[in-house]
Amino acid sequence: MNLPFAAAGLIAVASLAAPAAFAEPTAKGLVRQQTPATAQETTTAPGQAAAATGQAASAPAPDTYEILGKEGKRIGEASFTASPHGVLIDITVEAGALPPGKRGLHLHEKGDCSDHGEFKKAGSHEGHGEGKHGLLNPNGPEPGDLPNLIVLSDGSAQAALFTNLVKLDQLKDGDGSALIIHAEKDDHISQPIGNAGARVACAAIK
Ligand SMILES: [Cu+2]
Repeated sequence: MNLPFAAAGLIAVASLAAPAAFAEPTAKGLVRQQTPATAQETTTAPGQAAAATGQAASAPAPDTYEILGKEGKRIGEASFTASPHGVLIDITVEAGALPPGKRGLHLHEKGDCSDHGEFKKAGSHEGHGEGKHGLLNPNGPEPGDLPNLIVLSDGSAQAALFTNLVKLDQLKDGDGSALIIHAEKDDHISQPIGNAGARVACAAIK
């Protein structure tokens, strides 16, 4: 993947007090009180670290939207999960829904799939800029660019993608946005849409 992204590794660091702190004898009550407090800190720290790791391990719930085919019938679903640096996208398309092969896949600027078979109401690519389309474009990419969707010989598709070109909040704000599947492969360099052809499926993201 040529999209640079930094995987945020959550590293739990527990600072351990020197054993000498526990072994240090003292006759003063005040210091004795401090010693258990210190001990508690050192035993709590790993617990807090574990809790923090636990929080990171429980992924936020995805937002799931139906994908409509050319006739406006549901042909699958797309799930979007916000990450700190982008969006995880999971796509499932049912068997028989699409012609096999690579199909252009983009995020478009409006969450409107109501003009079935055309899907022009979804507008241009999210963040469209003249001459900037394509993951292979030295002047690109556009924020809505994604790798092609590979449709299998039975007409089904499954994909798990990550993009750091947009955030889920951007996709869901205002008039929403749309995940569009095109009739042809996106070559990721031709303007304005990589020769990806007509729009054959649409999921409104709101
Ligand atoms: Cu498109």
